[in-house]
Amino acid sequence: MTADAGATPAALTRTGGPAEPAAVRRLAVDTLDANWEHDHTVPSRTLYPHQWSWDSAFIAIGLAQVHPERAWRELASLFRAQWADGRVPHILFNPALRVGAYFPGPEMWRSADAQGTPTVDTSGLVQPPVHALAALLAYQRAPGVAGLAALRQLYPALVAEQRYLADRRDVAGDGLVCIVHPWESGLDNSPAWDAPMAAVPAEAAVMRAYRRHDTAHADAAHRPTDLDYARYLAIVAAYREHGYADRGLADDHPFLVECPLFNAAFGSAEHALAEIAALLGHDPGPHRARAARITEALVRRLYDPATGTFQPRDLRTGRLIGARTVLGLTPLVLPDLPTRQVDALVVEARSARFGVARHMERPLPTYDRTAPDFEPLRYWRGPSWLNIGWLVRRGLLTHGHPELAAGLRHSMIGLVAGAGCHEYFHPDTGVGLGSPAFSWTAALVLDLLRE
Ligand code: 2M8
Repeated sequence: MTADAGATPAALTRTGGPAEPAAVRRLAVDTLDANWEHDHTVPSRTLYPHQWSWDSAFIAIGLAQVHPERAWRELASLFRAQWADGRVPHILFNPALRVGAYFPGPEMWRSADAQGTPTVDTSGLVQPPVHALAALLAYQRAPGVAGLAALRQLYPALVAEQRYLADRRDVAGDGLVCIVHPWESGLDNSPAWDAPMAAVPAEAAVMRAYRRHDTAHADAAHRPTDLDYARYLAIVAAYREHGYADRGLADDHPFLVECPLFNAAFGSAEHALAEIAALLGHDPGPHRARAARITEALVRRLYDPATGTFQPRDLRTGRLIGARTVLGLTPLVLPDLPTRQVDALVVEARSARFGVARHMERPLPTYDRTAPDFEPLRYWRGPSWLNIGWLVRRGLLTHGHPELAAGLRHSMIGLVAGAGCHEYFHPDTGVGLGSPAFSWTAALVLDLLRE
């Protein structure tokens, strides 16, 4: 049985009820083992057979508990593909796979034609910079001489990742990072991107010329639409034609957005780097100062006092985007988020829109479940995802809400106990959706079970 074929509730428990923690743990370890590929972990054997950037960060946190040496290899493999400008590409292609193993593949990105790229094929985009946090947690989960040596080796690359974002991607000059494609957010088809995406000229019919790989392995009703994909490709083409250079983006790039999650990760990375610097005997001061500036910019630019949550800002219109998605809750991961914003986000998290509670009735959705366009089956437009719940839970713990954090933890473990290590889950029923053997679900449930 391949990893992708397993992990149904029946495989977890003979009685059909939720699995015991030991069985969940075993399933999670088996899933990570089955998805291990010589020096990295694929997110899913079928849907995502290469290495993805923020997936590897979440995966390393889980691996640190079961195979610490693999956690460091995972991160080292990713950072070997770092570009000369410091960007960490969002996909690192495995050259051993056949053409067409994933769409869009290397032939669409043509990274070798750009300046300062590694010898392996990569995409030209980035993803939320959760790697410094992952490296710190991997070390804390498995402290020791080998971990410290690995941290020491990774530290300059993590600093360069932040420098790229600060120097090349602060398109508005306001201290925040701008994403240039919805794929950079990690929440590809979130309703947060509907308004900026509507302004990207493209026709769904373009997709007739291509073979989508995702819809051959997952239900099309659970995935982005062809029109979404036509726009994704148009934005990739625009960036690629610029040689993936970031100068002049403000003039004509079709998608320019400041995302609360991306920037929360950017700030949280500086906090993590401060701790790593201290462990390595470097000065943590500059990292702390940068972290404080990022939090201040995030509050100033993306907090909306009218809604009491953080909203993305569309730099093409200058306006905040109104859709209330779970992206807005993620600045809770910043330890220096002011009390006013923390309190407002806790109200938002507990509202009927997101339903975070000591005893959660339903899983945390990715979008306001009271919105008329809430879609419980479609990818990032409603379903529940473990990486997002894990981040929000971390934020609740950081800001002194252990009961809410415990409710969220219980709910997330319950999802995996009931359905397996799925990619995402139905936000009402908890039924598993997408890949049934998804690596970050496995890694993060291991992390949750550890406490
Ligand atoms: C999804 O994104 C890729 C494109 O990068 C895709 O849909 O093909 C997202 O869920 C993203 O957050 C994730 O990193 C990636 C691999 O798991 O899949």
